[in-house]
Amino acid sequence: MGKKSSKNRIKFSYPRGNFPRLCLIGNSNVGKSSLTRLLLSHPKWYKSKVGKTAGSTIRLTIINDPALNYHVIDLPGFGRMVRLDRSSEGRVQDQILRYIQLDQKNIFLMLIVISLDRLESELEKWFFQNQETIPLSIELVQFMINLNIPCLLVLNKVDKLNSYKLAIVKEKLNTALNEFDINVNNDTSSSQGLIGIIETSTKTNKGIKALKQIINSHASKIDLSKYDSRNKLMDLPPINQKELVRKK
Ligand SMILES: Nc1nc2c(ncn2[C@@H]2O[C@H](COP(=O)(O)OP(=O)(O)OP(=O)(O)O)[C@@H](O)[C@H]2O)c(=O)[nH]1
Ligand SMILES: [Mg+2]
Repeated sequence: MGKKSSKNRIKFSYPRGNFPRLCLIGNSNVGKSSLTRLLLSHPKWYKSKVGKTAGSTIRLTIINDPALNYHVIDLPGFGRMVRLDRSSEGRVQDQILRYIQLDQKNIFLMLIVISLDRLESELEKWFFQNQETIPLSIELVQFMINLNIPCLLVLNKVDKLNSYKLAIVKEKLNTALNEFDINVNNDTSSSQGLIGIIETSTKTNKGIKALKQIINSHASKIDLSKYDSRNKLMDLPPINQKELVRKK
């Protein structure tokens, strides 16, 4: 597929109607789709979405798992997307943020996924350069806090670090969070702000059970009577960007 032709092919569809949604966001290649799989009742359904290169997921993917009382939204990654040219990349990123703003009331929990093997260099860039580049993870946390969407930092690929290195990276992360006045609310059942930080690996399954427990504790508080019925939503196609613009 030529890079130019891919530009015209992206259609960013938003989910329609009001239904509780769990979202995964973060840089490209950090393991969002891999984690999404493990959160579903049948992980095999979603196997093909995991990619070896950055930018595997170029569309917002709505997963309607009948075993869950919410949709799971696997978002494309920020950063380099090998299947798209630079301007399309930027457009996808704007659309991701726009989606979150539009669907803010339905998103009961946002998982901000970070790859532990890349976090240190991301933070170091900020520490040692001019501190002008806000680390993406920090920016995303701030974005969610401003929109009142509870978020959880998921430090994925923990299998790639030894415990010594892990301690160093976590220390740096805490320093950065402090520096930006971001409070970690260590009560993961809280529905406000950054509710916690969790380490996971989709390779060893470390932390996956704990992650599911946190999600379940939030999902169990959802009052479905306040939302559209799943059946009604099934009849509706997703809305695409053009339609939204027309509606305004
Ligand atoms: N070592 C290790 N590799 C992982 C882990 N989770 C995911 N990966 C690998 O990381 C690569 C990217 O995984 P994806 O799940 O496609 O990442 P993504 O965040 O959805 O990527 P985009 O869709 O491109 O934004 C794949 O090769 C995965 O096998 C993990 O916990 N540990
Ligand atoms: Mg993906």
